[in-house]
Amino acid sequence: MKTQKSRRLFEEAQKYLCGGVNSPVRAFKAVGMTPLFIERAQGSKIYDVDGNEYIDYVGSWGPMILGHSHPEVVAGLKNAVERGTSYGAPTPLEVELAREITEAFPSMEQVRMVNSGTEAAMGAIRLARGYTGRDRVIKFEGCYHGHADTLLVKAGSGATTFGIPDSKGVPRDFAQNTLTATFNDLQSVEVLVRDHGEEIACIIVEPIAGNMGVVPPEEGFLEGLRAICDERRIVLIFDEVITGFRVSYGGAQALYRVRPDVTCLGKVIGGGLPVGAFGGKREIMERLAPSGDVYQAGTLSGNPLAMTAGLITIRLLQQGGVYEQLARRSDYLCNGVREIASEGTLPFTCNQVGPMFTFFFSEGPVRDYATAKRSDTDLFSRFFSGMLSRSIYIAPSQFESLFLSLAHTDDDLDRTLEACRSAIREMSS
Ligand code: KE4
Repeated sequence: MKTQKSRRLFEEAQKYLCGGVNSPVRAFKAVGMTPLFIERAQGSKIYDVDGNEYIDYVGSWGPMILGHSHPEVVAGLKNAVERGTSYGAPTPLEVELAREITEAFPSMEQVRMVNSGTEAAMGAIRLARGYTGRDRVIKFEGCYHGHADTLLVKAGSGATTFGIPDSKGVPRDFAQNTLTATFNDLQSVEVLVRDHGEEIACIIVEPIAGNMGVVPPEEGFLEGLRAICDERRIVLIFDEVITGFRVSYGGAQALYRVRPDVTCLGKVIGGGLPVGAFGGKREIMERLAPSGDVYQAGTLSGNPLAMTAGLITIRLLQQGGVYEQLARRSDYLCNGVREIASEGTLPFTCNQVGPMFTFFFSEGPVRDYATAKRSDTDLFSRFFSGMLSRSIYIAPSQFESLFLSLAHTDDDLDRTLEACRSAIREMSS
């Protein structure tokens, strides 16, 4: 596979862009390769600058649930852009999208549009702190909610309950307000709440973890968080930036029937344009400026282009059978990969919830960050490289989710399974 143009572009990019990219995971560092520079995308395919075509399972990390360049999204954006790209003023479009979101997510009685998932999580946490008058936050190891200081925190070592920075540049005293629990381990939450309950503003969780690879909630986990938050008046925040409109039209909260107080959204609701949103109980949301005293703002929040792409996308997801098709095709692919892996000797397990899934090179089960980290990342890198050389583009990290879109065809899936069989055979030889 020729990749000379990508290589040259990466050298050039590193002169002007930190690390040659605008988001770290794109640098392919985790798989020890030079990143591909993408020129265009259509349906289930992406095309790099060297003219190579790939079946795409990254889908821009989740937004492209319809597939790339969906004709109705393209036509809608062409029409919208001729009416201006941003007004910095209210528009009918943002009202329409907010209404659709509140209908899809009944727990979201009011919504605030923002421009990224990071902003959504930041805003939700500041709101929870303002609403409760408390400062501490509980998050889960391995869950990612964007790059706000409060959330770039890892568990302190040993007895230190309080968080320590997970990135340079995060002040230690910021990190101290963030406590870290273990996903799928209610007891780890109960201990923190027992010791700090009166200081805890919120618990933020990806209801289906997607950033340690896909890790579904075990029976009772989300319900347990709900009960803890009810008992101690803690705000329960579901970060559904990935899962919202992805695993079902009403997200993970509809799938597992657990109602959070506040929800963060992103990705799908912008149809590939910069977007985020957070929303929840009216009595909480009304604390947000200008109705309340918790400040939050954004120049491009609710911009007409992202609203247009988002509205067209979620309205197309309202069509009957959409999620059944996504689930059926994802089951076909994941079961096919499981079968191929079972014919060999490599440690392998696949976690999947509908059209989001991860192939772990680990015996499994993978049920939290510690078990996810047991995966053999060298094997994953070889799998990544083997699939890429066979024109299949998966996430360049073991600890990410893969996504199926409505544009993936049966032929795409069979080609992917063939590539997987060949790549795993090559890895096992
Ligand atoms: P953004 O600020 O990147 O729009 O969203 C942050 C975010 C918040 N919550 C969840 C559950 C997320 O998965 C994300 C971002 N996801 C990553 C992929 N794991 C985006 C890819 C990247 O960082 O380049």
